[in-house]
Amino acid sequence: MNQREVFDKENIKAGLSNTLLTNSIIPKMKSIKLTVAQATIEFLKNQFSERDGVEQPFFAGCFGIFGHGNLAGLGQALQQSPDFRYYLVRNEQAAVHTAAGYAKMKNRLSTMVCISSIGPGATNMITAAAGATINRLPVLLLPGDIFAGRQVAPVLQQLESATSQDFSVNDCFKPVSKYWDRINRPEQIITALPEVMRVLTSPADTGAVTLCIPQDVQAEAFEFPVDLFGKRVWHIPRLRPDLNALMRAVKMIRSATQPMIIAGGGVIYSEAEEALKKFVHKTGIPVAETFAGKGALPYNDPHNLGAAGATGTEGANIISKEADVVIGIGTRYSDFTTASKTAFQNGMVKFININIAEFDAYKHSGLALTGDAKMIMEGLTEELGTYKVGEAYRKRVADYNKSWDEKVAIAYHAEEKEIPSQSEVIGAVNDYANPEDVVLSAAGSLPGDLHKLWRSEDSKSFHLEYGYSCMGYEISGGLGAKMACPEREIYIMLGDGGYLMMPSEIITSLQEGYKLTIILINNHGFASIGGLSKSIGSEGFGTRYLYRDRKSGKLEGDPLPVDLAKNAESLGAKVFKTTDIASFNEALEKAKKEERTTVIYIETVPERKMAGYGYAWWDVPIAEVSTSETVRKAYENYKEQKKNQRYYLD
Ligand SMILES: Cc1ncc(C[n+]2csc(CCOP(=O)(O)OP(=O)(O)O)c2C)c(N)n1
Ligand SMILES: [Mg+2]
Repeated sequence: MNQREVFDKENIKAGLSNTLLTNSIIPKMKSIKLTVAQATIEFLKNQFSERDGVEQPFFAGCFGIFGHGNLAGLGQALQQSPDFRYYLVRNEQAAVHTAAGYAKMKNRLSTMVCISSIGPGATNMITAAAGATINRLPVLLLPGDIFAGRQVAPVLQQLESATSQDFSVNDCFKPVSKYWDRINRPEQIITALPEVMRVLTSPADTGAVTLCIPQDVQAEAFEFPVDLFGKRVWHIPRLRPDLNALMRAVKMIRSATQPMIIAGGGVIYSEAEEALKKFVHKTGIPVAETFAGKGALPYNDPHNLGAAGATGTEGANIISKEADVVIGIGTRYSDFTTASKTAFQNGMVKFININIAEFDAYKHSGLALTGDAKMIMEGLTEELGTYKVGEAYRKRVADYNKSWDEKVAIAYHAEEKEIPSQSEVIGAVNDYANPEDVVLSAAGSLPGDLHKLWRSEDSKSFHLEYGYSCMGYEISGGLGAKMACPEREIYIMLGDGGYLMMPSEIITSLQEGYKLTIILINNHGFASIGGLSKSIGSEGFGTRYLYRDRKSGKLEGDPLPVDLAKNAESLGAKVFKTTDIASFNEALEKAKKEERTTVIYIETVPERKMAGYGYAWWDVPIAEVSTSETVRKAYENYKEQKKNQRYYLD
């Protein structure tokens, strides 16, 4: 046998095709004939991430719903790859939320793939893709796409255009994706897939990545080089900052009298909690936390001021107002964090922004410390030497920490009324849950109340999707959190509005045996937006779940006869319908013993809500002219508040 024959024989034994072998005696590259879909799955299952020596598969499987646009392509490929598990979900949007919830719990080192058919299945994913990108969470979307071959156009669910045959609904993913591509020829995946991985595993660039694969291309076979399918480890870097920038930051901190830290999600994603604690304990610089950063320090650390911004604590907001140097760590400074640019009122305030993304590091004309939060905190701790804030400042912060916790205790155990308030429900869950259990929420009045009130001891115990605040994230995102951390109890807290938006993944949680504990708070409508509507003078217009009143023609009739508890039961959940805090506490005990997804239903009064504290404000524009007296009054107040807004330009 000559060399060529030996090589061919080995290839055939290994199941590889030899049709691409060239006439040269030693061929350059082995190949294997696979469909584009098969090759894509084969590639994805061989991708790993590594940070600090810990290696893990980057994709834990695939969520999806089949249709004519992916059944014969990706569907067939998944069927013949049972080691890459396929999870049937109920809604494509939910699938992407679940993947994002999973990635958040995994500190972005692992995620899931989401596949859809063409048309509505694909566009259902757009909402949650935006959520993932805004929250800087990696998710990979593989929507089916219309025939690249075009001969059969228009296919079922195809958007036609008279100006181009190159449009499909998948073009709508472009602004919400950190990388977007369409595969019109099989060999394009050879260069597209590594780009997909580069972006997904980049701590600075990550978000939703969309790879559209037309339904005909998915099923088309090609001789792919076998090297495409070798194991690849994506090393997640811990980038050190520029030394000059670090020294400038040291100088700025040393000259500060009232510095403070705004801890964002980046602290937790970088696993910089310990480094932050050391820095804070050594220097005495206090910390206020964003929604994504809550838990970066334990709630009872005397340096912890608690929630920052519009939903902030009294201490956090007073200290923010006075701070002369604000050290933002892993924060994108959303309007909730900056109280719509009114939080930082010191005329001399300067920002130091520690962020892996240059984009965030330069915000507020800050001193950009671009790099990994853990590395930078360690560097700053060392370089600052013996620097400390004054004792009086440290004591003031510790007093705020204590006095806030007294407020929390009162809110947790408000005097018993017939119908409890939301803060009592939060208190009951917090009192019952273990420190490593997770509270998870996304929209409505719960996020603000939880931000203020939840006592976090573990940095992964507070899971709020408050970048996109997407009603519907709660149950689907909770499923992802449970899949990532099955050892933790997941307490999903959501309102009736959020529940009605997407209860469907209760079924998926049962199908897969992942237990969720869902706290369903019914206040017959939108307490949050209803309250906001009142604050802008519109009296809660269109925010209650009530019958239309025949006489007035308005939505102010009797409550609708919807039974959400029965609804959850009909989907297969174990339901405890509770009426007061005592029965709610009993249900928490019983729910803990359940092995399947459980819903604890309770009604609360929408009116008794947590107030804003300190200088909390949120900019929601009010009609400049109106026929309503209450709106006109609200506008006058709004004009006053607007005067506190600042640009941070030097
Ligand atoms: C998908 C989506 N649509 C609309 C909104 C705007 N919005 C924010 S909170 C809210 C009401 C939420 O109602 P519910 O879940 O019952 O919570 P509650 O306000 O009663 O606490 C609405 C409509 C949103 N955040 N997400
Ligand atoms: Mg509600």
